Amino acid sequence: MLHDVVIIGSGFGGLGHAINLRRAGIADVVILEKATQVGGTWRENRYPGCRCDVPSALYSFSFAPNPEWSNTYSFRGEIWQYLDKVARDFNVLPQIRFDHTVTDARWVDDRWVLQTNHGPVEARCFIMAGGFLMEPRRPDIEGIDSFAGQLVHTATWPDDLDLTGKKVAVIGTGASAVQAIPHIANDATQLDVYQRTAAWILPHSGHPTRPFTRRVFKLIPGAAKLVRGWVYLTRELLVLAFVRQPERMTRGEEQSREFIAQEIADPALRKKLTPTYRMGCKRVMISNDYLRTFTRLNVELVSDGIARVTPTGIVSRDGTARDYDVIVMATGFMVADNPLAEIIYGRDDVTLAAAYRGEIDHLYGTSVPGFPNMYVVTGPNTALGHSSMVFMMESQYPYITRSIEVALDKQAAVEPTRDAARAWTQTVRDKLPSTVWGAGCQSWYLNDQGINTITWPGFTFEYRRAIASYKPADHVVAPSPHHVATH
Ligand code: N01
Repeated sequence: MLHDVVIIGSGFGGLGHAINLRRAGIADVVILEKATQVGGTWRENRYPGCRCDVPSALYSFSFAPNPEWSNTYSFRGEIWQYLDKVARDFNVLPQIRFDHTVTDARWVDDRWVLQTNHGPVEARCFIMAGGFLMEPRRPDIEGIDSFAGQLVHTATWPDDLDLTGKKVAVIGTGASAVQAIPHIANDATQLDVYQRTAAWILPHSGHPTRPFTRRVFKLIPGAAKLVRGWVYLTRELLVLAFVRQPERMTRGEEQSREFIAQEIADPALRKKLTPTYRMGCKRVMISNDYLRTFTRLNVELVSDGIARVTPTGIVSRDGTARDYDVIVMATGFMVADNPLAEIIYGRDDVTLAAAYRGEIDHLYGTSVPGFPNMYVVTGPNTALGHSSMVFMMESQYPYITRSIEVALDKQAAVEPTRDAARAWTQTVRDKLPSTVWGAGCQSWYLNDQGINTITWPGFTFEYRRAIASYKPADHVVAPSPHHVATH
């Protein structure tokens, strides 16, 4: 059976687009979900302390406000429950095929053919909403597979993992590690944190929401909207530093240094925990308990580098061997080299991965020449360092929906012109070197060649304005061969 639209993923991206397409009258939409529940990255990431670092007032669908957030910064369980509720309230569940893993997606003649573990699914249009923070990255460290204890990744945290009384190593000090480490330290007898690069940490302002506030948000939806707007504006001001004048980050750096001084008395430890790169070049962390965790007697910060992993533990570069029961890899995700992009083939056997490698151009980070009727949610150069990704996803609704309407109405293959994609990609790329992400640090925003194919270098309203409409002159609309043959 040929469907109108197939979507990979039922996180914020997949659910939002399915709901939006139905509102536009496009109901023959199938969502392929590899798991047995909705929720994307908020279903998968279950490590202790996992939480969103964007305020809850802004981190939700604009069309499905939630007056019930229990904290001003939501924990992952509540975000996952919110997505589950949205899927039920908007009756999306019947459209989802759970336990469907896509192994190959290809444009064949006039349609997308997606191979799954339950056979092929065909559709005229394809929205790739598989997320970019989904595929855990295992560190390339000598001997890691020889470890005889338990080796876990923060992104695939076993629900039954009990660290009580265990000797634990954490590799990495990124956003996941900063959230998990204080919790691990509470349970483990000994925790050693292997830091390659220190993280900039700022105090966390999150706090439980008062029942009164929740009642107000419930009774007066306008009040919640007002707060959402205010949070949006204050986050947007950060673009002035992230994108326009990275030197403005020195204010944040001073604040972070003061915070480190306040939390850490030992000058040597303080120095180890103080980053030497421009704040914002890697994600800025917020935490009130991360830094002070290193003052606990059962916690050690190891910054000598890892020489190798052995069956019993880790040997650091200075030759010290430490034994562990559990090694936690808090080593992030495969983003620019996301394996899902490797199995999506457009014309001429080019894969979507080429767009992340910076080898082919894209329009708005969502459509790609040579990939007819295909749209990537949070594709190349749409990620943010300062605000809500849900805003970026919602910005894509009008463009993607209109393009799909054109494809379905005309029974055609719609794709951006090479000129339009070239102009967009070049404009974005020209802006990136002077942003904070071009300040010289190594991060997951950069691909193998050091090209930033991940972040959006501008205000989010600039992105929304640019992608607000489908511009016919920027697209090629080719009638399907079968359509031509029958008319
Ligand atoms: O991953 P990361 P993450 N040896 O890639 C280290 C989002 N997120 O899962 O900095 C030793 O940031 C690596 O070291 P270095 C958010 O967008 C959001 O923490 O490369 N160390 C780094 O310290 C975030 O940016 C929330 O030198 C190695 C760490 O591992 C993104 O997810 C919460 C190593 C990886 O950090 C990814 O965050 C959590 C090696 N071989 C995550 N390899 C929210 O709050 C890697 N490292 C919304």
